[in-house]
Amino acid sequence: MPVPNLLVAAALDEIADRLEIQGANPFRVRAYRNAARAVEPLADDVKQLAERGATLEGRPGIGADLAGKIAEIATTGSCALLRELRRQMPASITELLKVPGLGPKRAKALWQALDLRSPAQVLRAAREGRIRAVRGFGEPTERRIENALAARLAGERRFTLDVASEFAEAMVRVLSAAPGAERVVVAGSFRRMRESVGDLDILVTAANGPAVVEHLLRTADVDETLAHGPTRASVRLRGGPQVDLRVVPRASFGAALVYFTGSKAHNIALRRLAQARGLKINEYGVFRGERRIAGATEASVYRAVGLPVIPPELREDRGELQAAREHRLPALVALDDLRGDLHVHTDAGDGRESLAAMAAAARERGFAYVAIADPSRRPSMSHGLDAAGLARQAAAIDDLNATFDDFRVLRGVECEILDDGRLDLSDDVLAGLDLVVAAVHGRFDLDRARQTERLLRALGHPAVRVLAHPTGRVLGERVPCALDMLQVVRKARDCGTWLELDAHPSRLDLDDTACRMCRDEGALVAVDADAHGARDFDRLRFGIGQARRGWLRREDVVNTRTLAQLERLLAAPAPRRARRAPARTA
Ligand code: DGT
Ligand code: CA
Ligand code: CA
Repeated sequence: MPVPNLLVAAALDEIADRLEIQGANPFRVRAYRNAARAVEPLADDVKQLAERGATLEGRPGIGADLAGKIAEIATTGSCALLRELRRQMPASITELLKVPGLGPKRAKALWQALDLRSPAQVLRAAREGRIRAVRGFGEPTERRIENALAARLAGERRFTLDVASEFAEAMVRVLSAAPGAERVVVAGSFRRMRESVGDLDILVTAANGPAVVEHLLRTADVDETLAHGPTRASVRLRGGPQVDLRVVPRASFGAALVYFTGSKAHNIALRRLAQARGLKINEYGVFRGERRIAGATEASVYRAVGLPVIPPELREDRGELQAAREHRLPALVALDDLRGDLHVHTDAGDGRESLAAMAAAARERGFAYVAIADPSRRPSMSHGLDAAGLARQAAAIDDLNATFDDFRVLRGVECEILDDGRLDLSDDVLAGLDLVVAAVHGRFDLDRARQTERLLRALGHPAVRVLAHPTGRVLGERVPCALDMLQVVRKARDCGTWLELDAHPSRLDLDDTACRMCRDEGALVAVDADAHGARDFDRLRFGIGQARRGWLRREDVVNTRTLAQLERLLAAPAPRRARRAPARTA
């Protein structure tokens, strides 16, 4: 349940923050802060008060003008002043105020001098010694900011899937060698393939728990032991995440795996189902009275409550239990279903390896095609391709294709979308390519309406086939741009344009919920590695993880098509590429 009072207070605080950064009159700033503090503890729901027509005027610290704004925020979620302030500076600027030692003046200075917008960016700049060069900052201040930030960010650190999987794989190796260890499985958010992982929950089946725990404490690269007992241990790995180990007997393995895979919300819903059948379910098994009726395997646990096994990626209590009960769980897309990649870089652009090397790597993976999509030339980049560069690359691609009979390289480009939604290459140049990937790399701070308009226009361009990393987010660094995703998804469907799920573990953009929206609305998704080197194709598994979390099936992902099917799609006029809106799924 949202708490309207708190949301209203947050909006008032944001107004105060932004006014302060702008250098507004301190009395005005304080009025908004006071109003936020006054609204927070009100017993009456501000929203209901506003709807009933009662204003807050006359309450301590609140005059007519403020009462009006509060009513506006309470009923609409925002107000004209806040919208105006958000237009004037980036969405993330208020984040900087959370950096210890940065008041409004200095936050503004860092934003303007170095374009720093998030605590993570400030930390990087401090480590690189760039902050001391800004007027009003010196080296001691820079160190102070760095230390405070490093501590704060470490405390709330979540790990991207690539980092988490390195530690997970290392732990599986370590624990598999423990005396008597049989099965070793990483459960928790990692198994559900959540886009970021807080800690690793690892299950080991073994008869002798203490031997496994002791092996972990002796062998793993442990920074700190937080707790340990005969069948469990919690440790923090050096430079890595916390690991929660549980040793369980074989008879409980399935039940423990269900429990520690989660999510918590899924577990709670599952327990409710069990209760309705007169059963008790916990990490040791499924029980009728005192008698254990299931627990050795996951299948036995789900079967006991009348369900098929639900894939871990779906276990978020987002309708999967009902779908399972009605036998309409989706047949989820798998890594092996991919037949190609539509967003590949080479050293003619900003990639690290040659066209031939990237094509060879894709072919070795069993792919039937790749689309080369090096960036179009833009002022901020030293290595973009202009019309002449693209023509040279096209000739090289034609030569390379002549050497294959089971593989095709498509001539593409990653074309920059300008502020107003136009593209930075001419229609002539774009029309000569097999596939145009369009992408935004700047002005992430446009307001929602303008950003949406910008993308809708690019999606509607007749040459564009793929919209790359649609929200521009970078985990821990850049929040998604403000966007009406539903409009974007519908436009993509209607134009037969494909939305990318960039599989880079720091992007994973589209995210799982946007994938679900694509499926529900009938838009196709392209799961791409955005590879800058041959090894980058390995990250497709993270993209597929998000696609599965978004309930996508093979038919929802365009690069599961064969080369012949893809070529037909590319040749078809827009109306025939377009998919119909499907009947809404639950
Ligand atoms: P994380 O580590 O923040 O990325 O997310 P998880 O999902 O791995 O959460 P974690 O490590 O706190 O717990 C692992 C699993 O254990 C979680 O997915 C479900 C289960 N679990 C934890 N606490 C509870 C609880 O209070 N009730 C129930 N039913 N399950 C829980
Ligand atoms: Ca966890
Ligand atoms: Ca845990």
